[in-house]
Amino acid sequence: MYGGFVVEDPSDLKEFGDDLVLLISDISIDFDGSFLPENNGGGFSRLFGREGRVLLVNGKVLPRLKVRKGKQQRWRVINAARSRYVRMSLRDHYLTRIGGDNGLAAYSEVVPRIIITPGERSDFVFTPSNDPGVERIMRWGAVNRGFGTTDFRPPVNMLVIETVDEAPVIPAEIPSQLRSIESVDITNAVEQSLEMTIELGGEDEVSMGFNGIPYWSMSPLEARVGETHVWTLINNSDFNHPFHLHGYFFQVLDQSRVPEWKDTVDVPVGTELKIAIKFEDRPGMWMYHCHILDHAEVGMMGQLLVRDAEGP
Ligand SMILES: [Cu+2]
Repeated sequence: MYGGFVVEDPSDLKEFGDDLVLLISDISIDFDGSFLPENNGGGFSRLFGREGRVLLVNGKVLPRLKVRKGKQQRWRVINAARSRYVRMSLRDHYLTRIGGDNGLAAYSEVVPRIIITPGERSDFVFTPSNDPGVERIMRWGAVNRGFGTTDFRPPVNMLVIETVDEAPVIPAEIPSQLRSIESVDITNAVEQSLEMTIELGGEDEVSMGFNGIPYWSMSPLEARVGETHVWTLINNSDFNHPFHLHGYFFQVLDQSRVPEWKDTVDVPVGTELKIAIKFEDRPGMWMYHCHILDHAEVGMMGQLLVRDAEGP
């Protein structure tokens, strides 16, 4: 029971062709169609993050998309799977990434593939380049997100793309400048370090947390409206963790990335990255968590108390 919704920005450029929302997810059902038990696989399967056996695109198995050669489409892809990373790529095609979690990025970027973590969104322009009558299958392929996550994982057919028998059209030029995104001013920012941690207990026991503490023992982080924070996300564990914050978009402090506003970012094994958050409004209690839902459930979640600008 989930869906997607698009919030349109009036200043968003519209010259991207047809608009498509693709909600990718997976589901744990047995071969007879019944649901697998909630504790399927036991504690250690939560360590890996369970991927549902059946891959779905907009709730369907291997749907068919009809396209016309040269006629561009803006794909708004949402990864709603609980653990599965999704890689979008198609033989003979490049994709033009234009944004994600918070609408357009600063620039467009032509790439051979796009990886989307659970919880993350990615917008890109797909320009069909196959001749009329040609059919191609977009396949899911295992993304290395840590120990053993690509072993024995054959590709899965995800989406059939069929070029219809109509005269090709000439694709439009996609602008390189899309939106002006000012860098968050991090002078006097409050620094916070969050290490994403895993603890293995005895018999099939796994617990996770931030700085060694699972959510049920953790006190909330605190911030005040008006403050800017820089959080350092550290991952020395054996698995990637897509970090997700509710209520605020942030910027990843990494010169090599196209500037954009995000609320979910992958923190690969053995890396750390810094995010800048401006708490411009919206006091209250907010959550942050790993968006591999099995990891969140065994502890990798926390609360963030944002206080009013004035007062206690
Ligand atoms: Cu995780």
